[in-house]
Amino acid sequence: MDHKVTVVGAGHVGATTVQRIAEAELADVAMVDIMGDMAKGKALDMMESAPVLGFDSKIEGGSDYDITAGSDVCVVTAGLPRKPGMSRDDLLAKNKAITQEVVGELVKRSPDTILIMVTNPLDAMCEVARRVSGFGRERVFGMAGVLDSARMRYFVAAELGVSVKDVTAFVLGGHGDSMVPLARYTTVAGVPLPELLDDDRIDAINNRTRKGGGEIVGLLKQGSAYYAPSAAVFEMVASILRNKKQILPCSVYLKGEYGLENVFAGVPAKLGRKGVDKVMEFELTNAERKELHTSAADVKELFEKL
Ligand code: TXD
Repeated sequence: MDHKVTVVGAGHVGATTVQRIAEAELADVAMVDIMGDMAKGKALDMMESAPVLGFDSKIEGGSDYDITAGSDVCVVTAGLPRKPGMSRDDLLAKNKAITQEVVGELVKRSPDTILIMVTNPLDAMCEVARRVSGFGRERVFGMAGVLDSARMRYFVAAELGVSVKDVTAFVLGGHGDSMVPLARYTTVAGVPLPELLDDDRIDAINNRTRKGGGEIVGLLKQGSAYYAPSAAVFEMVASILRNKKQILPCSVYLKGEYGLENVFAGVPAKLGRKGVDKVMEFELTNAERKELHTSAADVKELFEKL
């Protein structure tokens, strides 16, 4: 393949992302995990599916970062889940240490790469990766908005009984309870959502979107969502490698856009071959802007704990 992608963390989100990239022949993939030969085993298993599915992407797995050298894009999904009795701050400290180590190893071998962060708490891990890599914001950003917006799009399509293809949505802000679903910029065949649903039904969809991750956790009992998260990462990687310039909500380091500075928050970004091409500034109402600022303040609070 013309491109190479590394995915660190061969768990649920990581391995499924690798599978999607390989099956679409988007790139060759290196998959790294700290767990012994687990990544090697998953890579071999996926390669053995290639003759049946007919893809020629190469997948290499292992625990040594040398297989990642020269990657165009690196996706970081490595981390610990929150265990019973572990506070959010404990999790922050643990995943900070993992992210520091992982990003350090990656940028040594792929100094020109684009980093897509996935590990939670997402916006804080983006900041850790930014500090360790020293990359400009074009090359270090996070996946959350595409996932949150996909959930919202699905809920809207189901509510109205229309194709998911006809629904666009934008969920901005931090990847947490205070994320900001924007009904005005959510459209069905181009028609803004408030013209199609009353306030109560929109509120219900917004709330379900905000709690979308928790809803899946509650059903799975073990682990968290990975089919939709990996699809979201795939869309971002594809827009970058194919230089599609899709406008996708990503966690980007803001430099004054939306009145926010020196904080990662979900905003619409144009993704192309160099990473974030541009942060798109949509006009917000005062109420929407306030919600976005509240959400960004939550993220800043986490930054202070780093
Ligand atoms: O919207 C979003 N950003 C998210 C974020 C959507 C879904 C999942 N989100 C977060 O991604 C989730 O809260 C976790 O922080 C990560 C990964 O989720 P996943 O469900 O894939 O977790 P797993 O299955 O536990 O996989 C994590 C893997 C596991 O195989 C560990 O062995 C590995 O990470 N791991 C490491 N790999 C390399 N190096 C180190 N240090 C390391 N530590 C753990």
